[in-house]
Amino acid sequence: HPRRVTRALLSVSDKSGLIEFAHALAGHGIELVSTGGTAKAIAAAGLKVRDVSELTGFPEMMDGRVKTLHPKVHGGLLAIRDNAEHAAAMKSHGIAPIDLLVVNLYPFEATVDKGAGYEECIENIDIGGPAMIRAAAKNHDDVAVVVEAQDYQAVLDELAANQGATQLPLRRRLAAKAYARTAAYDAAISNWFAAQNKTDAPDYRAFGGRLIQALRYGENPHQTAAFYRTPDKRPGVATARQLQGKELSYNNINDTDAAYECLAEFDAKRTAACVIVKHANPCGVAEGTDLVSAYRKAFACDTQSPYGGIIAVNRTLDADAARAITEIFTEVIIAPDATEEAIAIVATKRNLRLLLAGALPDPRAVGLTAKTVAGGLLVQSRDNAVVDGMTLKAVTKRAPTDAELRDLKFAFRVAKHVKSNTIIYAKDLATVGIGAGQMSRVDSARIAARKAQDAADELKLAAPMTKGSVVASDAFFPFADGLLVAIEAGATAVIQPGGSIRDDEVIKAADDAGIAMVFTGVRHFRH
Ligand code: 93A
Repeated sequence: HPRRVTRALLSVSDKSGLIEFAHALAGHGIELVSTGGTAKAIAAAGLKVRDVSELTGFPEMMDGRVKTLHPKVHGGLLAIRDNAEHAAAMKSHGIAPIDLLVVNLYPFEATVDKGAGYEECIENIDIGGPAMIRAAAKNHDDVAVVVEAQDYQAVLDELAANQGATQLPLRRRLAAKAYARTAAYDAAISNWFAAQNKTDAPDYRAFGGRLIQALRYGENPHQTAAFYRTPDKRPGVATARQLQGKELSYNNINDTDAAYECLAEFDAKRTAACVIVKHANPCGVAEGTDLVSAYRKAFACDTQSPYGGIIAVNRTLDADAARAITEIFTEVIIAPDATEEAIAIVATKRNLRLLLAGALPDPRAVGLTAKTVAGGLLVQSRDNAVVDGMTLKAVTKRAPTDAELRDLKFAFRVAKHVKSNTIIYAKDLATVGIGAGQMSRVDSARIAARKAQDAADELKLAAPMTKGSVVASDAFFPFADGLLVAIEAGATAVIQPGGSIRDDEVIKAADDAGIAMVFTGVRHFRH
């Protein structure tokens, strides 16, 4: 299936690499046809180029909205070369074949990213480009289509090796890329539109993304898996740079994301913070004066679970923190950045992955999350509620002290990132007991208290750290029983959404024990 390239149509917004490529094409005796700006750039480089208006017999019009949308262009791209009827139609209408299409689209995504207004975004929706790309890709038996500059060299290599012709395997590969590009482009447009019309249901097409890598396996070795980058630009595991260590697994990526999203709740300008994650749940979270103190406090919450865990820190990883973290076996460290010294310390552990994300994601940013169900897909806006934005209401006789309030907010920040039902005990800006993923809230309260007792035994403390702690619940207490467990464990203040029909009963139990309780009015279920 070699196909000689006699004519190429080039229409590109991003003109990088264009001139070198056009030069090489001309060197093969290929006729160049181009749209306004592209033709100008090619001509300015001293190459011969035909304007597309000359081909269509129409000027580019309506601010360029109509320039290639013409049968002379689409016929040249879509005609099946060895089909007699198609050949006759070409002849009678004077349609010349186009054997190579080079298009990159109006920069819609970049326009949205730079915060452009409505009109400018709309004007950057490319119509003619995707139409040509889809036409050429459909007709890949005869036509090669290039949608990004990275592929210029592959085409030139092919032309050089085949006396100016392309081969079917390359044309097929390029066609697949072409449809991936137009699909992602339309996904970006529909995502943007959904965000403009805030009343619309979220659009699942927002998840259209580009393959980052095929993973070795999924959650279990008998499952296949792949990792995609979506139009979501928040810094995190999908965009981080991996400095060293083994290839990330599916579970690593999932856990690292859980760690970094939780960490994002802690503004690095306000405090140093560390999150340790196991099986997508935090097993220790703490603020500290520096990263190493935050890490030590987080670790003290549960000294067993962190083995083989994921560690996230919210500031530039320094040598002290790197030394402390590498004392035990860890799977992944993720940080915004790292010092040269810290990088060298981590390098002593060859398998340990070090990811640098550049920055922390904004916990208040809007976005979508998705989950599959049998026969369907559930899409929702992400939980971007943060405790600083909530109106906290003290509902007990005693209001929390300043120190309690500080710890209550800390605990509620963490509760958002723990699987429901969630009970978090916290003291001195560190978790001291985490109850996660139980079907009953009372069980979560008990498990967290028991883990705190275990930690006290391990560290040979006189009393469990839940004594004198505060407690957070991700959703309301349906009965007083869960709260009573927390009171028994030694909690002196509690934060919870409120809103149960038995709130009175729960408030009374708190008042009877002399503890303070605040309602957030916001729930943080996480399933
Ligand atoms: O406005 S369009 O949707 N209408 C068209 O007919 C059309 N044809 C090509 N945009 C169109 N294009 C796009 O123009 C290409 O996809 C490319 O991104 C851009 C190149 O324009 P210029 O050569 O003038 O820089």
